[in-house]
Amino acid sequence: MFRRILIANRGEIAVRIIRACRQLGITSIAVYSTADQDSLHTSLADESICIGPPSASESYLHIPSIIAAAEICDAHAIHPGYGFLSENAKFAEICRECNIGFIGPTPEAISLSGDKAACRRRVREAGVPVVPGSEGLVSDPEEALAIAKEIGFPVLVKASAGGGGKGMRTAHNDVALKNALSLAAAEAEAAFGNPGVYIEKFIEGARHVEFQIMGDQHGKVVALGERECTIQRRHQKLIEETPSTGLTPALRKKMAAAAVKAAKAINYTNAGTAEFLLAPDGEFYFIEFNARIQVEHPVTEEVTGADLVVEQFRVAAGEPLEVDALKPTGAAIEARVYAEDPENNFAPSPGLISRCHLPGGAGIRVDSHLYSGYVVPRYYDSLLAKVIARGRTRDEAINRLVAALDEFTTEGVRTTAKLCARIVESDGFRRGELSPTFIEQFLPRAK
Ligand code: MV4
Repeated sequence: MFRRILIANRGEIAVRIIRACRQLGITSIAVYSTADQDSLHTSLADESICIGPPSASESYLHIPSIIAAAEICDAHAIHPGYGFLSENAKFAEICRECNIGFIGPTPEAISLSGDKAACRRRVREAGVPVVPGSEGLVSDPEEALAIAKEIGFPVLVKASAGGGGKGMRTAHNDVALKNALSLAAAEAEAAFGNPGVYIEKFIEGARHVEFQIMGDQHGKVVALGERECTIQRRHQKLIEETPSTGLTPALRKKMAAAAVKAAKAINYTNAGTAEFLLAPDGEFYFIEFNARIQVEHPVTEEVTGADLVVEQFRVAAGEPLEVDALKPTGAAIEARVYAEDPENNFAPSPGLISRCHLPGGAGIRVDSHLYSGYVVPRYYDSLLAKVIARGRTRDEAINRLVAALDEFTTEGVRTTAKLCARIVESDGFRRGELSPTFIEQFLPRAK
């Protein structure tokens, strides 16, 4: 096992990784930007090193600074967390060249899952259902029209280098498709430096259901159940839960097998997630593979008892997977608390948190870097806390989560805590009738 590791991240996930290190007896080394001098991860880690100015491109995304920090601190491996460099194949490759372990998948697997069109093709060839659409990249408008004619409108044009909805355009007719094709390609070029796009049929009313995967370096891959992530706003997830109210035991089994097949098709190791669309008619389609530990991983941990970050370290060190016959019990729901103002179109709400209170109690877990006196920097993702409730039943988890979110207090910054409480206690959510448009009912003002 690694003895000293560097955490190339910040915020709640850096804290989460430090805690896993403590459990494994690993020395944790935090990196921080000058904006994070007083952040919790900086003080909580065993050691810490400043890597640059506030701008992420000059600190948490700056590969030379991170590698230099690892060399200076004699770190044996780097945990990238999520976001930042976590799905940067070049970074994983540089770690390999520098003989620094990477707590995550291989550069090859990151590369393939980051090329959505190639990943989609590979997974389809392995026999997993994918959304009807193009074979690979599409650049010719006439070819796009022919594909749309075959699969039927509406269609989605998706950036191959994208993810989480970036560089995605819908089209309902021929003229719109031609526009969508060039707009999505231009957007993709600007955002990712890669204009490649592909086409899928737009599956209306589909739910977002994803499966947690763990793979070791000995060829073993397991699926650790699903997470229902349909409640999102502009591709930002607000609520995630397991089990999904949209699955029957038979469907769950089929999707878990498909998720394992997808992971094996891309030679995946470490923690990853297979994303599916679940159509209203019960059909499911693989859409993409996320090559990282995800924000919502605690939901899976709460029902399986697994510690996914500990498992990440173990499999990265070459140990065989031990999470095998984990039978999920009960239900878990996560609410994301962002420093954003739901009453003001989710405007960022950075600044000093003069006082705060984090909830607790039976079945409640709070993953957060908050403390009284913390200044939320304006430079990074605004996730402040994840409140996760577990229950023997979904209803019990809902009741616990609502109580916890009502207890959640921050003075000085606005958050999404109360909005999440209102969503979770609503009749529609309690009935488990989730759809991509669900969230709109709860927004104080239109858009
Ligand atoms: C789709 C889709 C409909 N049809 N693909 C959302 C994030 C990214 N991973 C892909 N996403 C979608 N892909 C096809 N072919 C609808 C979405 C989608 C969505 C799906 C489920 C729940 C909420 C959603 C919000 C926005 C977009």
